[in-house]
Amino acid sequence: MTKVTQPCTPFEGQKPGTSGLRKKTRVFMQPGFVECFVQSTFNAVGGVAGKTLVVGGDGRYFNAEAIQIILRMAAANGAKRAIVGQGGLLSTPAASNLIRQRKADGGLILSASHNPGGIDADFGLKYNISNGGPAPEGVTDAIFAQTKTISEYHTLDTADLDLNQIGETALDEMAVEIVDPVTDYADLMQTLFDFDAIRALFAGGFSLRFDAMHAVTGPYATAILEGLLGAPDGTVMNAVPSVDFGKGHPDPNPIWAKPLVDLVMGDDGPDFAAASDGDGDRNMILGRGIYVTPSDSLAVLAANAHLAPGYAGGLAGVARSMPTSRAADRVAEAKGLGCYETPTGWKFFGNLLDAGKVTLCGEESAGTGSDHVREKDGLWAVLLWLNILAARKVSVQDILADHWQTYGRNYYSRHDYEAIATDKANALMTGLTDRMDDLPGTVVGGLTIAGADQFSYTDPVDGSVSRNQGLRIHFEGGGRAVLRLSGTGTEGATLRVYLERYEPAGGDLFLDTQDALSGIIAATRALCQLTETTGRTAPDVMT
Ligand code: VG1
Ligand code: CO
Repeated sequence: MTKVTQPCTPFEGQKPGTSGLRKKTRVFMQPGFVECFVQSTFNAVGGVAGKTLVVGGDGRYFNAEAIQIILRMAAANGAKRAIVGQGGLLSTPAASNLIRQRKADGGLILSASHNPGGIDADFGLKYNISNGGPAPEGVTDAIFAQTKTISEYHTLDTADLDLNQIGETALDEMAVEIVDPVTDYADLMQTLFDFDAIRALFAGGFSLRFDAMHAVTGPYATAILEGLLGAPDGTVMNAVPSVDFGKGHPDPNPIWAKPLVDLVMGDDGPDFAAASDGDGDRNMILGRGIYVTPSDSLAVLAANAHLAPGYAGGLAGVARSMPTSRAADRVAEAKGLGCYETPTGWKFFGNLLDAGKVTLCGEESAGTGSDHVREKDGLWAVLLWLNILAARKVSVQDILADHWQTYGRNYYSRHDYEAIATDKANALMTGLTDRMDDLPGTVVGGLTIAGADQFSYTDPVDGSVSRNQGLRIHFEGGGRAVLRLSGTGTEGATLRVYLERYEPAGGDLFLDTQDALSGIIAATRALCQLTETTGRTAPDVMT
């Protein structure tokens, strides 16, 4: 086994976005591309000599090949140990848990999350730090700086390892430990939730459908829901991970998981349904006849988490990303909890969780999680919902109705305009940014703008500042629109328009969401001259 130091030249654009580096798979497959990014990452964290790393991914096309590259490089860079999920599989929350449980120094997670997989689809790679969470901006900036000057990488001249055999082998001087991807994660879930109560719920005939969308949560959901909790066989749909996610789009929202939504909206649908994404960190929650928006789900979980053993002592506080609806804020206020608003992306929750300022975190993009790991966690959210349903013994619809009647309802929707030419999307955003100061007092589409700003975040723990995190328009009467460009796309630009209107308890709580928001939608489109600038007349995706 010979160590090889290979000269290389930098690749353009190896800049981590909202959640790591995401590119077309063929871009990642260029000779040296993964190597340059991985060596840059190692360099940025002060090298990996003597360190322990967790490595795994969502199983998409090129997952196994990229892991072999990473392991050879980790060994050649002097790492002491690599802990790898069997078959190269680890869900993002399970990887976060392993980093924490095993006190690893960090981890490399291979995923493009909810983006499709395949040679002509998307791939991704990100680095997590020793708390188990995504590298904060200081680290991703350092990685990007390294990618611009990288001149050589270290690897081994050796054959591929067998990733399927559980147990320990060696790669040069590095120990490689192949672990079952599910075991430690399932153990953690049993410390948080009342498995007996959930088991009794299923034994009583309660029905669940969980759509793993041919992605990484399949083995986890099958082992936990059908295995440990006794839900009937077949509860988990699309349970076997495949490299192209069954040619689907593993994004758990009403568009991409439409068959599941149709099922629960039907007359004899299940009591409860849920789905997760490519890497298992997102969740969609449905009850018979109802879709629960992720923002509402966060608020309901904040109001009810104490019903689960892991949170029986109450919550330290709640955090949500800025574009997420303010439904959770109302719960925090009523319960006297700390409440934090962060930029989009889970990396901004890490400090708050580490400092014990918050217990629950959530994003409107179907991400919910807690201080049990440092990533959002799809199956965890499903189990917390199940624990609450087992404790309260009412339907999902009743829980929502009760919640709105207590706290009021934040009608909420996100409209995505995908694959817009980058120059047009930038023109729209700069055009609006330039006008921000003059907007207050302006009437648009019959609504008066009460305030407008560009969101900038000062981390309350380390004081770091993140600017340009989205444009906020506040309308008189409490409505809000947020505009930002996606940082996870791989083609053109995606404009995200987040729309929200609050209806107090006792008001019209059961309107159709798009109808309830129609005034704000029209005003926002007119304000940013959406059609004039982009040529788009309707969003591609509405969640
Ligand atoms: C999107 C979501 C964001 C989420 C990110 C990663 O980012 O809006 O809330 O944290 O994806 O999710 P953007 O920049 O495209 O809006 V996933 O499940 O990668 O891990
Ligand atoms: Co994801």
